[in-house]
Amino acid sequence: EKGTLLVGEPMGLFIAQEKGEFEDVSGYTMALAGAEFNVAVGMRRLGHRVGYFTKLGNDPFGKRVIKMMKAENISTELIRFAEDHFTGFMLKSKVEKGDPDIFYFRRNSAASTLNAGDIEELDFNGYDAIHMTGITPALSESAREAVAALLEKTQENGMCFTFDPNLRPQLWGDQKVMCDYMNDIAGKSDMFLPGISEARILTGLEEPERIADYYLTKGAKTIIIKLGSVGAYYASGNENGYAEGFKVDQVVDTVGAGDGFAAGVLTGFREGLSMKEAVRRGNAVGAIQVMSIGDNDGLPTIQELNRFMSGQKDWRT
Ligand code: KDG
Repeated sequence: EKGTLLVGEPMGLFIAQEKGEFEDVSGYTMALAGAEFNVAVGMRRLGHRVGYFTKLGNDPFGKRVIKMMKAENISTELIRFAEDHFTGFMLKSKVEKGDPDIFYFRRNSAASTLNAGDIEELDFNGYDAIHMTGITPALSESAREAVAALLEKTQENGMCFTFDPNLRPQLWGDQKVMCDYMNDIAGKSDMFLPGISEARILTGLEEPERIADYYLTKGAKTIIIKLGSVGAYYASGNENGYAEGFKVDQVVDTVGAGDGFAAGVLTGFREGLSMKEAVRRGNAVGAIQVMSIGDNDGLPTIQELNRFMSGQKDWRT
């Protein structure tokens, strides 16, 4: 059975243990972040085959990525090292509600040196799908070339291409360039997975139904719009509808919810669930992920997910 390939930047993540400005916080918990990395961990925990391609620095964050991949049973065979570049890292604030503040140390990172040549060297044999987010092309000029090469490979090999815009305006600078780029890639995707506020920024439209029509007309085969705790709206050429969200006792940290959502939806489709059921699974993994402080630590196993979705109180192993 073939698997899903993820390409992106993993990062060291320091999570503030108390509220306040980053420079005033006295304790941080070290963890790992990275949108595609989170999705890889999420899909793997749900029992699916994944490959993860990136470039790391030869430093403690890079070593931590390798260790975590091994612990999660994700093959490290695709990992490359970039000489003279560090693995990126970031700080994340502690908040009581809303999204936390983020500070990046990633310019010139090892992953920002990803380029078209790296993609040429990749062996795509074991994969029939590629998932990517809009963070990867935001990393550098060469990373954008890598993404273009990746899209070509996807088409050549008839692989399924799914795309989450994961807008990071601070990495792009020019917002119009960002929007044009995202909309172009979205139109080439088999599945586009924006959050509703991202989709509004990208299209200037309000309603999920109209946003979906916009992307279907552009060429996306399926669009799924995340609506936060309410759930999600999905549409393809022949079906559309809403899938309800799940109740969460306490939102601890929203970062990583979209990646959890993607892991749920993508594994759902792979298992042959109906579109509505796959989206419902995405909602469930997203809900679970907001209950934990890290970006990927809360991601469930398939047993935990099934218990959570059937409403059991003690769903966590
Ligand atoms: O989707 C969650 C990611 O945004 C987070 O883990 C960190 O990759 C990250 C980024 O670039 O913000």
